[in-house]
Parts: sequence; C-alpha cells; structure tokens
Amino acid sequence: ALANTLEMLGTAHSIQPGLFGAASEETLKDVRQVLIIACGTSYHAGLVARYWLESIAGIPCSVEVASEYRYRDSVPDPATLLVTISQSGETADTLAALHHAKTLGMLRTLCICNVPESSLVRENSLRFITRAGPEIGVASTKAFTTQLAALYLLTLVLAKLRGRLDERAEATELNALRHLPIAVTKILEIEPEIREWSEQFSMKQHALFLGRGRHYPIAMEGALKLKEISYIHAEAYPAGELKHGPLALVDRDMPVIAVAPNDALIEKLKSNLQEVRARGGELYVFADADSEMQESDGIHVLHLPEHYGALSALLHVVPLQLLAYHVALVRGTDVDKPRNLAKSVTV
Ligand code: F1P
Repeated sequence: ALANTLEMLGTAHSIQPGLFGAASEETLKDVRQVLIIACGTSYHAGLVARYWLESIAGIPCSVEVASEYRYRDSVPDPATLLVTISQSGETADTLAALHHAKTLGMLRTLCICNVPESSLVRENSLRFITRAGPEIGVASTKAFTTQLAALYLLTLVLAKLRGRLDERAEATELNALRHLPIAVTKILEIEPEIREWSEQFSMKQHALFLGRGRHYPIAMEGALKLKEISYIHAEAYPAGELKHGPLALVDRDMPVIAVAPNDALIEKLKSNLQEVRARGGELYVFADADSEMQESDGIHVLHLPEHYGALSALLHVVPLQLLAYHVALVRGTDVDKPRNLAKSVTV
C-alpha cells in the first residue's frame, strides 16, 4: 500500500506541490494555518500530522473530530487550509463538517482519501488519493499508514513553500520516504513475538496504551484497533497524564502497552513506565532498534528493526495493529467484520 502511494514520487529530486492537484501551489503558498477534520482512525492520522506541521512546516494546526466540528461555530482565518481525511470518502460526519466549514468561509480545501470516485474527492479541489487498495476489513489499517505518508508529504510541501526546507533536507526526506515500504515490511519480522504476547491478553478485560508526543496518537490508534476487533476495553493516555488519574486503574490485571521510540521524550517515558511497574502493572514495550530498554520482571520489550526519526510514528503503529489482530484471533472474534461497526458510516 505504501509503495503504491509513494510511487508518484518517482525518481524526482524534489517534492512538487502539484502532488495535491493542479492549482495547489497557488492555494497552498500563503496558507496561515491548517485545520484537519476526520473521524476514527483518520482523525488519529490528523493528530500525528499536527506535530509534523507545527515542528517541520512551522504552521499552526488544529485537529477536530468531524462529528463535533459540524456543530461548532468556529471562527476561522480565511487563510486556513481545511484538510479532510477519510478512507472511504463517504463518512457522513466528515462530509457534513466539510459543508459546515465551507459555510464558515473556509474555501481552501484539500482531502486525503482512498477512493477516487467518492463524494469527498468530488467536493475538494485539492486532493491526494492514497493508493492503499481496498480495505477488506472494517478496521482501517493500511489506509492509516498511507494517510500518514500523504500528510508527511503535505508537511514537506508547506515547509518548502515557507522556505523551511533546503535542498539537502529535501533529498534526505525523499530518501526516508522511499525507504518506508521496506522499513514497514521489516517490522513483520517481529510478528512471531507479538503473537506470543497476544496469548497473554486472551482473558484480559482492559488495557492501557501510553505514548508521548507524536506517538500519543499512535497509542490512541492502537487502543482503537484493540477495541474494534478484540472487544477489549482499551484507552490511551499521554504517559505524562498517568499520575493525573489513570494510575489508579493500574494493577496486575491491567496490561500496559507503551509506544517507546528512542526520541527526546524517552527518559520521561521511562519514568512513567516505572510508575506503572511499581503498581504491579505488566508492561509491553515497543522500543526502537537502538534503544537500551531491556526485559526484566514484568517488563516485556520488543525492539523494532529500525529507528526512523520524524516518520517513526508510521512504523510504530504497525506492531500495534498486529497485536490487535493476534489478540482478536486468540479470542476468536471476527477481525474483518467486528460486531456493531460499519465499514463506512454514511448516516
Ligand atoms: C472513519 C471510520 C474508520 C473506522 C471504521 C468506521 O472512516 O471511523 O476509521 O475504521 O471503518 O469509520 P473513514 O472516514 O476513514 O472512511
């Protein structure tokens, strides 16, 4: 899915705004802020992108769930770029939020969507079609990673138009993007260990997911996948919030899954994890290849094959998707057609 989505980069040495449609340079060049609107998994992709847009493109960004935004009287800056994200392009709340935003004066609109002939694509002049192929199951997975790739490209285009990306940095980013499909495939090497972990979740009622920074939305996505397909109650928290409430839930029956890339926040995260361990919580940690985190009593650690810098969120979601998948298999739930859920929520 990622290889297809990124194929359009070809062998180019630069990233062209034209990736988002014919008039995109004109529309994007003096954008002052970005508003992202989506539902479910697509909303989580938007939350990751906020970190990228702020730190790489230096552009203010807010992210809203479409099901609420459509009822808000927000006061937008006319130079806002409205980005809607949807796998299906038919999600009623996302379409309604887009219509609402247009009535509020937001006319620069771009969608990231997996279905070229969808309503969402028809209603946006700028668009990026993720070429993930059809999602067989209800729970969105490969669409999510391709949405992240599209949002990263958008970040780079905006950074470039704002003079924040020199030629060397652009070449480095392009190489990193082109290597992504291989990096994701390599993660499958740790699937046997993830399958082993999944057996320990078979009788669990609840699970807690922790992350920090741009990996907090990845923890949210991991919790959503586990809920959707295995019916285990799962919540995600930014790890620093633990002591403000959720720590009260932690005991030996509460597995705690930590997204622990080796970035600037790792020392803070480690101290949060010690707080969990001190309360008897069993930890399942996804660390990076170059991380010093080691297994010990009640702390299980899996190292991802690579450490991927700014794009690491895109890699760290894959083991969480695999964990949800294997837990669902162990519990005998239907991974493709979870109860009560529709593939595309059109009402
Ligand atoms: C949004 C979404 C999906 C979820 C399920 C229900 O869909 O919440 O994230 O997995 O399919 O709908 P979309 O707008 O991305 O198509």
